[in-house]
Parts: sequence; structure tokens; C-alpha cells
Amino acid sequence: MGWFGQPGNPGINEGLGRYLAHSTLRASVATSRWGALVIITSSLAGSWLVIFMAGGADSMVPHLYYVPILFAAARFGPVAALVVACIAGILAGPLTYVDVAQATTQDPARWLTRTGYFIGIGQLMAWLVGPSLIPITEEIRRLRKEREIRKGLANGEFFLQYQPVYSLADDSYPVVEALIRWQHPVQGHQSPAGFMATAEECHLIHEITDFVLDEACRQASQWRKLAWARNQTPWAVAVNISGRNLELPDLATRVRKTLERHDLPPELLHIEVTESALALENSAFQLRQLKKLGICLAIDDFGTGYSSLSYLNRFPADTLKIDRSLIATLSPDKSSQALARGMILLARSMGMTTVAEGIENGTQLKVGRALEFDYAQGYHLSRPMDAGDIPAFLLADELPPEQSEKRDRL
Ligand code: G
Ligand code: MN
Repeated sequence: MGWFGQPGNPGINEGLGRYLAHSTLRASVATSRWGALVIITSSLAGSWLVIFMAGGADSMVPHLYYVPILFAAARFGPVAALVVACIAGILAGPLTYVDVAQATTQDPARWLTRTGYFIGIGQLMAWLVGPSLIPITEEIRRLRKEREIRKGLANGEFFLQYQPVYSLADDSYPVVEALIRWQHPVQGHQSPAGFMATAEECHLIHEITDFVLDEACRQASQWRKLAWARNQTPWAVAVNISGRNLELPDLATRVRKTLERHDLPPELLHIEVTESALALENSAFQLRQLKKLGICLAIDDFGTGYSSLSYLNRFPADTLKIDRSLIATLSPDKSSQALARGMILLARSMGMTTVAEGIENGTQLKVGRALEFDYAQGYHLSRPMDAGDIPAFLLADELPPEQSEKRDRL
């Protein structure tokens, strides 16, 4: 039975012990490299000074040296523990008098044995904490990234690019998909796959979606005025939301308020949810709430989520976006087209339009046309662009000289 242990309740002490060990270890590992070096150096020097002040090794056993040795073992591992143990051995040995007043030096056998203990205990500690260091270091890296994302959001380091979606039926670009980008001031461009995974592990995904939704609607509303002024049909903006966002009970309210704030008609907003999110509890209800607002719903990355086709029946989606991994396998050879053909038939029979994602060359576009996809999107048609470049690309009367080249590709 331990400190807080009670008969019949042995778990408390064990739990507390684990908590203390974990939090102490986490605190040691979380110390920055330079912070850790300062702690090690000052506690080595402090240990020497305390023993010197106490009158020498005879007056005080140099146990204080274990502090920097164990700390180095937890923070940096076995090599650092060995180095610090050797330094401690020398400091507590030849550099410490047995009796300061008499200036008597220590017997080498005595301090060498002690150094052996320092090394042994340091290595034992490093070996014991080694397996826990990996998850703890990962957790700390994740916490740091979370802090960076939060700071990035506050400092306006995130921005949107837009990739036009091409209509194969009428040679126009009726939708642009908003894609989040992060330009870190020191580390440069960060891949969305990396930071979205971190954001999805905590509530930051909601802040990111709020930002994307707000900025995309603001931009779409501005573009709508521009299109009107030129007598052109305004284009819609598509926003990707994460499955985690579907956990928000007020998701539909947030979307409605954003539309109202920017005075954007709901039909100019498309929301894309990945296929894998359909399997989540509550998603059917949430998507129906969104649909009631009058927005368009798309199922994104279809063909990658391993979700049951029966899920499709439960969702009020307007569009099925077929994942680029499937588009990449398309060739003029009929056998390569069977799966895509089946998906198009399925979507059509359920009243959904289809988008071929990730069109990267003319052959894929040609096959996509032959298969009668309704829309196509990909680098071959247009890369994601900054907001400022979109009107020139989409407003026919403002097309730049490369327009003819663009038409050639279609
Ligand atoms: O999951 P979703 O389909 O929303 O992902 C869009 C991502 O795909 C964006 O990061 C975009 O830059 C990228 N993308 C768009 N078109 C292409 C393409 O033709 N090829 C490849 N490899 N990536 C693309
Ligand atoms: Mn998408």
C-alpha cells in the first residue's frame, strides 16, 4: 500500500505514480535544448558549491549530482547521461576535497567507485524512460504544432487559393474550390495534409473551418458583384469541411450566419465532405441540416474512404467527386474505365452530378469526356490560384493572351 493507497482501492497510488512519472518526464522532455543545458550546468555547479560550503565530501554525500545526471538521461538519452555522469564524477572526485579546511584530497578508489554508480544509475534511467520518450516527444511535437497553428491563425499566416472546376457540358467554370494554404514565417509553406491532421486532433479544426468558410464566402460575395457588373453568371465557391466539424451541433447555424454576414445566396456555396466522414455517427442529420440551408453538398475523394455504398442513400448530396487515384488509372483502354463508368451510373441514378478530380493530362480529360463526367478539375485545367488571379481566368471578356492556349487544352 502506498502513500494514498487504501485497502480495497490499490489503483489510486498506481494511477498517481504513473501520473507523476508521466508529467515529470513530460516536463523534462519539454524543456528546450538550451534550457536543459542551463539546468544541467547549473545543477552540476550548484552541487559542487553546496558540498564545498558544507565543508567537503566527508561532511556531505554528493547525492545532489544525481539531479543533472537523471535529468540528462530523461531529456537527451544514454550518451548525455554518460557525459554528465563522468563530469559529475570528476567534479565530485579530484575537484572536491574530503575536508575543505584541511585541503585533503580524496582516495581515487573512492571517487572512481562513485563515478561508476553515477554512470550506472544514469544508464539505468535512460534505459527505463527510453520507451516512453518516443510517445512523449511526439506529443510535445504535436503540442508545439498546435501552438504554431493557433499563432498562425491569429497572425493571418493562413490564406486561400482557388481551383476552378470545369463544366464539360457547357465549357464554363461554374465553381471554384477554396483550398487552405499556410505560409509559415520561418518554416515556409506547410502542407495542408500535415497541419490538418494536427488540427483535427484538437478543436483547432473548427477555427480553421470558420476561417475558410468566412473568407471563401466573403470572396465569393465580392466576385458575385464583379460578375454582375459584367453581366456574367456568378460562380460558386466550394469549401471543404472535416468530418470532425460534423460533431459541432451548431454547424448549420454557423454556415447560415456566415452566408448572411456576407450576403451570399446559399446556392453559391458548395460544401464538400470526404467520403470517410459519411460513416460518422450523426453525419446524416448534420448534412440534412446543411442541405436545408439551400447550399450544394458534394461527397469528396469518392473511392478512397472504403465506406459502404449504402451510406450514399442516406445523404442528400448533389455531387459526387471521384478521387484522383481512380482518375489516374484512366486510359483509352475500356477495361481501365469500368469502375469510373459504374460510379457515374450510380451517381446519376441517385440524382447526383459527377466531378473527375485530378485531371493531369489531355488523355484523362478526353476519357473523362467520353465517360460523360459532368465536371472536371485538375492541374491540366487549372492549378489552384491566388484569389486575385481568378477573375481574369473566369471572366471571358478579361481573359489574358494565354486564353487561346487554355482553350487548346480543353
Ligand atoms: O481532397 P480534395 O480533393 O479537396 O483535395 C484537393 C487537393 O488536391 C488540393 O491540395 C489540390 O492542390 C490538389 N490537386 C488539385 N488538382 C490536382 C491534380 O490534378 N493533381 C494532384 N496530384 N493534385 C491536385
Ligand atoms: Mn475537395
